[in-house]
Amino acid sequence: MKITDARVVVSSPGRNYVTLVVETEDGVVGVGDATLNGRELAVAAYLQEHLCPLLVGRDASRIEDTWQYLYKGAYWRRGPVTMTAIAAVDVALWDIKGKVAGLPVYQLLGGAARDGVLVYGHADGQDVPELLERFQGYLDRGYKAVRIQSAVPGLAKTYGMSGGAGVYEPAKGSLPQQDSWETTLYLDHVPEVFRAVREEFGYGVHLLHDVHHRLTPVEAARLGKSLEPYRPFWIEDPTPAESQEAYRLIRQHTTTPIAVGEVLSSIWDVETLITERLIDYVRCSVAHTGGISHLRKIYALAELYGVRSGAHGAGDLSPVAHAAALHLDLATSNFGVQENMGHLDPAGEVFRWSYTFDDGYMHPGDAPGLGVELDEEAAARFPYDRRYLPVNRRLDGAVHDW
Ligand code: KDG
Ligand code: MG
Repeated sequence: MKITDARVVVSSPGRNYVTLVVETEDGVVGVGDATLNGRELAVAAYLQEHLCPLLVGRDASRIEDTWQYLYKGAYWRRGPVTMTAIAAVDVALWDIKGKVAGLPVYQLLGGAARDGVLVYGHADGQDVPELLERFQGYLDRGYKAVRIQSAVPGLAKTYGMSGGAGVYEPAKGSLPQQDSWETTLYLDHVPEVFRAVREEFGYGVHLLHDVHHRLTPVEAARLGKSLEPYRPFWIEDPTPAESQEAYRLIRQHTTTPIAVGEVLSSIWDVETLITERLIDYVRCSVAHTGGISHLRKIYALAELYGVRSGAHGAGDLSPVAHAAALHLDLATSNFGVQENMGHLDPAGEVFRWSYTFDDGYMHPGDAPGLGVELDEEAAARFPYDRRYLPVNRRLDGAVHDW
């Protein structure tokens, strides 16, 4: 089953998405997500210029061989651009394999290991009352797990605020916008937010929180300790994730569970975190970490060490990546939770998906393959629109981790 065409579709239905389309000689079409927020065209060029010419003529059924060929054949290892491009190829080939077999991808991965995929939504607020109101909205829709973020008094603009648009979208400016940061203000504020949510809604719902790489290890340890009474499901990315060793110190001081992985792109980037049991949830995404084939190796390693999955599922991953994540989640024994931010309305004009949400759980559906189709004509109506993620400065003007 030879590949006859591989092409890249860049579109912006509400936000930018890069989609790889792979076609076989039998007319089977597979799709993969290659969206890397704020650096979309780097991956599009990597695919278009360097990988698509290698795909034409290859056997579409040889997924692992193609993965190894693209990874080892490049000589240059890892990194988000390379691993996102390879992920798109991998996911498109799984889609094709499912369509050829007439089976949803999760069946090819061993079948359902659970009935549904627990997902978490995002509640945020410019102040605590607004957060509580939006939190109630998630409970009304059936969510069992909710991430809580709140503006920090004294900081003009910080991570995680949707601005009421419904779907949180940090990539806003055609040049980077600027956020502000002061660790002391944040560390004093977050326990108050958790206390307010627990007082209002009790302990029957999972609470998550994203620190977004902003603390030092000892500050993260303090945050973890201060949140222990409120029993968070996890705190996410408490320190910059490229230093795996930093997590040793955090781990020695707090029992608050830790989730890391959305900016990491390979099994080698999480090896220490997993094998030293420094985290509880590995949060790599199927779109940025080499696709289904590579992420399931990470999950298998994690299973040995009692670490669960908690896949990144931000709105900057397209419905193709979301579907791929759900297929893998459903079939993974050490699954933990899946992020579900959803997509802005125009995305539904370009992508049709068969995954569903019901009472806090999602299911990828039983359509053959991933269950997501790309409408290329519709995509052409939404041309690329350059957007940057913000930069973050401390109150003294120094650039800080965003
Ligand atoms: O592109 C960056 C976003 O995906 C990220 O800021 C969202 O941290 C995020 C999350 O946990 O969803
Ligand atoms: Mg995050």
